Amino acid sequence: MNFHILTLFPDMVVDALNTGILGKAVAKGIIGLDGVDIRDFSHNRHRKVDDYTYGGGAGLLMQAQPIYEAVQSVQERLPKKARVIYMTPQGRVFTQEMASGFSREDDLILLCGHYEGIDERVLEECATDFVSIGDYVLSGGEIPAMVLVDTVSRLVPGVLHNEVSAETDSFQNGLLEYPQYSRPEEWHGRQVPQVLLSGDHAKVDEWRLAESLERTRERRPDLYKAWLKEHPPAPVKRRKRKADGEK
Ligand code: 6GU
Repeated sequence: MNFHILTLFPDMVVDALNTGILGKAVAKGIIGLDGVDIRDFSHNRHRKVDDYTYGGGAGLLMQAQPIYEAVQSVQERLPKKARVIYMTPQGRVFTQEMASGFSREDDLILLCGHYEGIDERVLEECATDFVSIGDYVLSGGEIPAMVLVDTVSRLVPGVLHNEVSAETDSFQNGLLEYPQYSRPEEWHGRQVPQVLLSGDHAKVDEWRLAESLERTRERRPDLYKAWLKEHPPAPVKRRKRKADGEK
């Protein structure tokens, strides 16, 4: 899967993503990172891509033309039109479920804004999705784009060493992940829970689910409530109630 990242800072985004597990996936050709410099599409001899806002107000706005041409230049090289995701605090708040949907695409175009934003008209023409990473404001869309690329990439088959990893991650099943332990068995007087040393896989699974539920109930009551709704407890079988007055 290929990510085409339209930004004023292509090196920053591509270099940061070309590291660790993602870097390996790029080296293997499973993931493609295409940094597109919006300034390359400026018609201005100083490579200017921003201007003052009509109606007044603070700050500069990214102009429509360079962004439009940058998007077109990518779309023209693709076999079919790709989704164009504008990273903005006014977007839908990014979730694991949205990441899962994006991971099924062959190409994604990510548009990173700066300054006070982007001329609305080019968004109307080009953007198919508006995505935020949470209710706080960053100075540009680059870090949000990196968050999206990382999250989506690890769902692409072959990126993680074991596919089970992504499946057991926090959120994949709507719960936070259970606690994990490695050697040694005792550290600073703290023991690894005995059940994990028992070799009884059914017992281990049962313990992990209970820990996941407990942790989610404590730390994310919102997720816990949603999980309970999806997993109603099995009805308890009762003996038939005797009719009123019956002995
Ligand atoms: Cl996608 N962009 C910016 N600039 N700030 C954000 C954001 C995006 N998501 C949350 N805050």
